[in-house]
Amino acid sequence: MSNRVNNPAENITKEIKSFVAKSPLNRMATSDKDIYFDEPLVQFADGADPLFNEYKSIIGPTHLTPREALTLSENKNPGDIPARISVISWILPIAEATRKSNRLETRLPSRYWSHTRYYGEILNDAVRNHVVEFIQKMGYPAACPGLPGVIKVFHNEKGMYSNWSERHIAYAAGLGTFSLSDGFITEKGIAHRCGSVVAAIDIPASPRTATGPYTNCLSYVNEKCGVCIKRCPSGAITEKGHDKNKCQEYLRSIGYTPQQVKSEYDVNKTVLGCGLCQTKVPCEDKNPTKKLKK
Ligand code: B12
Ligand code: SF4
Ligand code: SF4
Repeated sequence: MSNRVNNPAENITKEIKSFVAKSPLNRMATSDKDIYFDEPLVQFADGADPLFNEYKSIIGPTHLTPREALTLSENKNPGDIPARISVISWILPIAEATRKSNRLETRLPSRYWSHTRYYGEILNDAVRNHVVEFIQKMGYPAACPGLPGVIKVFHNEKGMYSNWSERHIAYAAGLGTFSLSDGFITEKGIAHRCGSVVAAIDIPASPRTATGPYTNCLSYVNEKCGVCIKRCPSGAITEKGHDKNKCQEYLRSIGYTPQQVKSEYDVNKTVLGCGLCQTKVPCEDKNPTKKLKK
């Protein structure tokens, strides 16, 4: 191994923030002055955290542990991968112009929101690839299970789920908690996209300060919120939680053809989910329970 560095956590964090700030992919396709994402949050999980094994029952047996993910990508036997594995997880907070535009919507996503879903995810993939290369150049094996072509998506009676759930990875890294709407509430709120990389590198795990998987959501701490229930145009969110199948069916039911999606939104794919539950809500850009803790 070569190029060993001191304080890899600080180096990796700086590299991710600088990449997102400078990348031309973070400039809106329609307006050079607007960006998709503000400065990322970056934290780390221990690849041997028992939570990753628990995800095999919480999500499904196909959900990969960090060791399995790295073993698969390196095409090696599990014993040939170094003992210490860390997971790097980041949150890309959605910029204000996009959040503001989606606040005005009541039925379908704003153009900026659907651009963030489509073009913003292209930037997220570039971050994934960049982090893998950066860590490999430091001399450590690294892989990205969330990349298209690598990640696998399955269905059960509750709806879609993947073999690498970025939100569950972010939860393990202490970046926030789930919520009534299923969205993941961080210190920068629920309106974000997230990503992660696994590496055979020794980085101390970030503290997981949340006391439970839902404790950043107001409904789970004082029962007085439920604003996302009213925001959802498909009735997918109730006091009991989020119905993934209803959510996924919603835009399909509007019946837009791929050609209409292209002409209305200028994106090349059916836009899944409208994200109205992530804007004009108390958790949009902050952890709304923080004020209660003061
Ligand atoms: C499949 C999928 C969908 C499906 C199903 C969503 C879902 N809830 O799983 C559909 C098509 C409906 C969908 C819709 C949307 N999606 Co989507 N989707 C995904 C994808 C590809 C996989 C998600 C997955 O594997 N889920 C696994 C299942 C099991 O998770 P779950 O049901 O939410 O998990 C619950 C239980 O596990 C529960 N739980 C129960 N017990 C316990 C115990 C513990 C300890 C823990 C931790 C949890 C837990 O907590 C969870 C919440 O209730 C991810 C990308 C990725 N690779 O992660 C993006 C992703 C989840 N989507 C994202 C987004 C932004 C959206 C939309 C807003 C669309 C849009 N872009 O406008 C909507 C919002 C829907 C919503 N209200 O959450 C973001 C979420 C970011 C965020 N802010 O939360 C992701 C992470 C993409 C990304 N790279 O950023 N999506
Ligand atoms: S709007 Fe309220 S109930 Fe819904 S996820 Fe946000 S904090 Fe929780
Ligand atoms: S993405 Fe849209 S349809 Fe799905 S839960 Fe949120 S508001 Fe409802």
